[in-house]
Amino acid sequence: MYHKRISKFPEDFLFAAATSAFQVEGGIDCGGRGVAVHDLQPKKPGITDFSVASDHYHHYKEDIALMKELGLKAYRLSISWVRIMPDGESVNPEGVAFYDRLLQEVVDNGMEPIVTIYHFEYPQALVEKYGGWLDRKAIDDFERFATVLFENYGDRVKHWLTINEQDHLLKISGRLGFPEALTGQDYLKAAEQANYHMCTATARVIKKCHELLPTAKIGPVINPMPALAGSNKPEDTIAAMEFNELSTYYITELHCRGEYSPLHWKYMEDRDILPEIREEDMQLMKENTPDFLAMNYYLNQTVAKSQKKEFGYHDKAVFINEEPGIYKIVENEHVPQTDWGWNICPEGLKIAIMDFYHRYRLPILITENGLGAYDKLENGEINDDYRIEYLQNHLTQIKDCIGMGYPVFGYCAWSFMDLVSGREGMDKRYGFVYVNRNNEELLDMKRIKKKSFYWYQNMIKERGESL
Ligand code: BGP
Repeated sequence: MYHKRISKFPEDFLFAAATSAFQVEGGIDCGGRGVAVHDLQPKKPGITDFSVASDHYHHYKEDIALMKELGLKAYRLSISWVRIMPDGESVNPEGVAFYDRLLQEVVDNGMEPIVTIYHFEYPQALVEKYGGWLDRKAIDDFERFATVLFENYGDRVKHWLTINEQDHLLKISGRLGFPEALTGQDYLKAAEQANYHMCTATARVIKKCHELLPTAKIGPVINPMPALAGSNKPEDTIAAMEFNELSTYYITELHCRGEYSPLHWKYMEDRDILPEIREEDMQLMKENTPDFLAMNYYLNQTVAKSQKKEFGYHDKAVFINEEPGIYKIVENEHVPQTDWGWNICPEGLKIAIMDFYHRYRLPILITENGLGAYDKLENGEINDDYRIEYLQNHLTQIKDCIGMGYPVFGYCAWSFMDLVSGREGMDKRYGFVYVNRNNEELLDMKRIKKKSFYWYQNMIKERGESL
């Protein structure tokens, strides 16, 4: 079918960029901040920790001025739980005041703040008290934290995001504070229990948001990697469908319908990893579904049937390469990769938008998309044409989707400025703004606009007409 293309993005489309608190702020000893789980994790050799990051904590005014110059309509940021509640329970006025100033600065500069409540940064104190997400007490603490944010910033924030990339989070024990000894089947069981608590907590927080801020909108941030079938064998298409179900839909079925996906349920039953469930939680989920789906998209996967006969209990893997007997990840000659081996497939973003809208009929906000690369500062300039090409190709898919009638209402490029990558330190840069530091030295921390900064600035101005 041929679809008529739109000439420009809609006038109210939220062209935006994103960061997360622990990756950009630094200042870990400032303002009474508590200890987060990731602060205590060992770092890979040669890779910086998050203690200074891009020092946005001290440079936020200068950074927000650059956002304004870039022409952003919105800025997606996260709020550090341990700045607001250093021990996970009591409120720290200095932390509340910091985000009050920061959000006000965003608003005063004509941008809308989009706030992620929980972006990987979990209070160590709650892990020590009761094991964190392994215990249902975590649901109450998450609701208390979110309530403080709604009460203090609800006058300025219209779009709230609950938990960033829950699936990803559940696969990284170092961010959850799970005991080291938890492996194999025990790890999977713990992750299913934590998933259930997070989904219940999300429903509680959606309910609270709707009660306190009736005009605000709230949704979870998912990270789909929509699978392509490894061949035209029918069994590979089925494997791809099972991959999607077990890597993303298993969470969104709970968020959007308050039900377990039947395939996910069977998966848990077969492996004896069912969580403890209460009827009242399931009811809460059914009654408190999201207003929109927020989507981080970087890569997709290509999947084929795995012919193995036994179950596997994979361990703490970030990307699950194989579910024995169900699927395995295979190479795809049509899909190039980044320097870090992430597939580059702009069409995957279109597939994700179409699939999720078909299933849930919810508006979609793209909350992350970008290219991590080794940028070179040469004669004071960064010519990141590769990043421009990546962003351009993905934005084209979104423009097509809008033309086809899918309600995508915003796009946050990852990231506004260089920050510390989740696992790869400062070498893997994503920003429109270069930060002059590296893994070994802080240098002068100067902000330098990359070529992509000017490209995005123009793209926003012409609302993507030339895409
Ligand atoms: C997402 C996270 C971000 C960011 C991004 C890039 O999973 O939400 O916080 O880190 O991925 O990943 P990385 O930093 O590992 O390259």
